[in-house]
Amino acid sequence: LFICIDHVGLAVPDLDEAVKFHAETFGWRELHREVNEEQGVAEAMLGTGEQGEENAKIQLLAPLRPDSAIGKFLDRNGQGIQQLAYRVKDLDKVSEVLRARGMRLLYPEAKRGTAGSRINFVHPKDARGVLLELVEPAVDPDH
Ligand code: V0V
Repeated sequence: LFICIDHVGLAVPDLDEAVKFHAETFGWRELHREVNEEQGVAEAMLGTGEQGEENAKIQLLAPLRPDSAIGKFLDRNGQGIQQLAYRVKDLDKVSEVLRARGMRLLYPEAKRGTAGSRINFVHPKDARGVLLELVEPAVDPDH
């Protein structure tokens, strides 16, 4: 069903400070940064290697607004792991299979995620306490 773990998402209060910390302390490299208004986040994708090659990745997620998903998460839990993201080849097909297996997906249709990807989420209550993101990467992430 899944190709691999795409990334682990960490909720952080301050994106610049968090990027600096993870780069200087653990050697992560910044691959990509963007603001996603719909999701209410400023995000940075950090990897172990070069942009364009396969990387282990973490995604740092800072809230644009207090009432966003990340804003609420920080309020309730403080900073830390907010999501686990699985990479999929065909998000619509995987969503259909998971719905048939009783999982609630948060959105009826895929939404836009990082670098032009298509994303949806399995409700954390159904995934046994884990907010599971499903990511179908863009065919060409630069366009
Ligand atoms: C909430 N809960 C979690 C959780 N957030 N459990 C594990 N991990 C999390 N991150 C628990 C919460 O403690 C409640 O448990 C229960 O789920 C339901 O909570 P709720 O009050 O009904 O709902 P909220 O308001 O806490 O919202 C939770 C959801 C929200 C998951 C619905 O965070 C959401 O819509 N997330 C999807 C979008 C998102 O996360 N966007 C930011 C990343 P109890 O207390 O009932 O036991 S954007 C992104 O990843 C991008 C752009 C990308 O990757 O490309």
